Amino acid sequence: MTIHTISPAPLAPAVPTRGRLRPLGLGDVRITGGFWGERQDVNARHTLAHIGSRLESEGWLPNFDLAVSGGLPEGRRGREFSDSEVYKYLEALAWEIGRSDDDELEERFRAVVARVAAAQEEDGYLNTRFGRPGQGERWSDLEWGHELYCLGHLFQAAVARERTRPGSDDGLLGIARRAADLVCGEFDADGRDAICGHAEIEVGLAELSRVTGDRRYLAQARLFIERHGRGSLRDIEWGRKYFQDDQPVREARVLRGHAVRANYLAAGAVDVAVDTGDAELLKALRRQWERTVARRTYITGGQGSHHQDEAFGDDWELPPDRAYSETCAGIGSIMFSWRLLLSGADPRYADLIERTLYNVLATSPAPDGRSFYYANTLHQRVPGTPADPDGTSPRASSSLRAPWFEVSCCPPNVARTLASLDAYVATTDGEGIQLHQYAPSSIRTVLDDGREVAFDVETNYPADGRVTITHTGDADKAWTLSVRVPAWAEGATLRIVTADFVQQRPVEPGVVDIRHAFRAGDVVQLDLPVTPRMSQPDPRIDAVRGCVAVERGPEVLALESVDLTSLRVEDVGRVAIVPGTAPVERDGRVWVSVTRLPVGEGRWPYGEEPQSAQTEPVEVALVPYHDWAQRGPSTMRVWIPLAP
Ligand code: FUB
Ligand code: ZN
Repeated sequence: MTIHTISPAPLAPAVPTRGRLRPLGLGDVRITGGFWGERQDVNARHTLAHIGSRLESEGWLPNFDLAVSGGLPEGRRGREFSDSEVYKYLEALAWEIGRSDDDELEERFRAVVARVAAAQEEDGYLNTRFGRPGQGERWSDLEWGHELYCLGHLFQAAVARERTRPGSDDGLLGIARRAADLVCGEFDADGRDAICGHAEIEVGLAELSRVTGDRRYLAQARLFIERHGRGSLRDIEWGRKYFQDDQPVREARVLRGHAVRANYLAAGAVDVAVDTGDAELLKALRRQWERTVARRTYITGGQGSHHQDEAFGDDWELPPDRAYSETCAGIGSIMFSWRLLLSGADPRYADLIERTLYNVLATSPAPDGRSFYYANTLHQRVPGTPADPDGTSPRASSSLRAPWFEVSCCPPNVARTLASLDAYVATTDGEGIQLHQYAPSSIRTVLDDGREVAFDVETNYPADGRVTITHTGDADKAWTLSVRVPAWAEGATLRIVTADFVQQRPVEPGVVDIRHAFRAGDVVQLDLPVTPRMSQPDPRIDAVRGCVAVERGPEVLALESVDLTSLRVEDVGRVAIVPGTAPVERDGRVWVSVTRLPVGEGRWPYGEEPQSAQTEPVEVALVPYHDWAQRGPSTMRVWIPLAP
C-alpha cells in the first residue's frame, strides 16, 4: 500500500493517508456541465436556500439560539438528531463555497457557524438536546440520543471548510476540535467503554485526524469501531444488529441492520483500517462489500428492504414494492465504496458508485431541487398524493417527492454530496490519473514528479456513451491515463488520436490503461454502448422471479402509468413484457413491447390460470427511474413481468 506524503491535501471529503489512489479534489477537477453539472447548479441555486429556510422554520437552527438564551428544553423543536442537519447543511455550504466562491453563501455559512459557536459549552460539549436541566444527561441515551452521531457530522463540516478554506477565521474547526477533544477525554481507552447507536462519529474523527494531523482522533475512531459487536448498547426489538452491535466489525460477513448506520460504520472502518495499516480489517470490509452488493442491493444500487427498522433484509430479500432504499443509505454506500476504491483501485467499486449516483442520488431531488425522496421504492402500486409544498411529511412516504420530512436526513445529505461530487470523478496514483466517473469536466493536476497534466472531458453521458478526453497540456514523459469501462459496457471501443498515430481497439469492462506522453490536442475517445438492455434478476430473489428490468448505460429504466394511456390502464401491474422482444430506442426514449394482462378478479385460492385473452402487443415508453413521478401521481415499476 502506498503511503501518501504529498501536499497540499486534495479538497475532498475523504483523504486517506495511505492507499493505492488519492482523490483529486475540487481544486483539480471541475464538473463543467451535463447531467451532474445541471444538478449541482440547482443544488447551489435552490436546494441550499430551501434547506436553510426549512432549518429556520422547523426550529432546528433556532434550537442553537435557544441554547444560548436559556430557552431549552421548553422551546426545542425537532428530533434528537436535528443538530446534524444543520451540520450537513454547513458541510454542503462549505463544499459549494469551495466550488463557486459565492459571497452570499459565505455570509450564510459564517452566520450559521456563529450561532453554532455560541451554543458550544465551555468544555466543548455541543448538543441542543442533552445536558441542560430538564433534558437527559449527556451521553445518557447512547442507543437513541445521537450525540456522537451529530458531532461526526460537525467534524465532517469542519473538515470540508478547512480543506476548501484552510485557516479560515470563521472558527468552525476550533469548535470541532474542542468537541472532539471532549469526546476523546470521555470515551478513550480509560473512559466510557461505549459507542453511539448511530455510526458517523468514526468517519468524522478519522477525517478530523487527517486534516489536523492529530492521531488521537484516529485512535478514538478505532476504539469506536472495535467496540462494535460487544453488546454495549441495550437490546431492542430489532436486535443489536440494528446498531451493528451484534458482531465485531472484523468478524462480520455482510452489512446488516439499519442501512445508513451500517454503511457509515463500514466507511469509518475503512478509514481506520487504511490509516492504521490494518490489512485484516480491510479484507473483512471488502468481503462484506462483496456479499452485500451481491445479495442485499437493489438493481438501483439502493440498500435496505425493511421499512420498520430502515434496515437490510436477509440475503435475496429484495422486494421491489417494499424497497426502503433510503437516499442516505445510498449515499452511505457511495462513501463506503469510494473508500474501498481509494484503498484498492478495483473498478467494481466505481461501478456501484455510478449505479447509485444515477439511480438513488439523482432520483431523490425533484428538478427544482426543492422536494426529495427519502425512501426510493422500485414499485409504486398506488398513485401517490402530492405533498403540501409548505408542509412536513412523515419520513418514508415514497409516493411523490416531499419538500421536507419530520426526519429530514436525506435532503442535506443530497446537498453535501452534490456539492462535493467533483471529488468523486478522478484520482491519482502519483504516476497517472484514473478517471472513474464520466461528466463534462476539466482536470488539471500535478503528478508526484511535479509534472502538470491537464485535460478536458466532453460528453453527453449518459444520454450517449461517447466520452472525449482532450489533452490541454504537453508532457515530456509518458504517464498513464486510466479509464473505467463499466461492467455493463460490453462492446466498448477506445480511439486514441495523437500527432504520431491513430489507434482504435475494442476494450473490455474493467480498467484500460493508456500510457503516453500526451501533447496538447491529443484525444482519447471512449465509446460506451448505451444501447438499452434487458436484465434478469438473480433467481434467488423470489420477489422478482419472472420479471425483467430494462437498463440503458448506468440508468435503470422504469415503466410509469402515465405512459400507458394507449392501453387505457392506470396500473403498471396490469401489463407484461412480450417474451422474446427487445427494448428499442426511438425519439429519445426507450420502448418495450407489452401486452395487457388478463385479470382474474376474486379468484381464491389462486387455483385456476386466468382464462381471458391477452391484448395485442403495444409499444410503451419507459422513463429513467431517476425521472419518475415528475408528471404527477402515477404507478411505477422497475421489474416488469414477462407475459406468460
Ligand atoms: O437516525 C438519523 C437518521 O434518521 C438515519 O440515518 C435515517 O435512517 C433516519 O432514521
Ligand atoms: Zn436519510
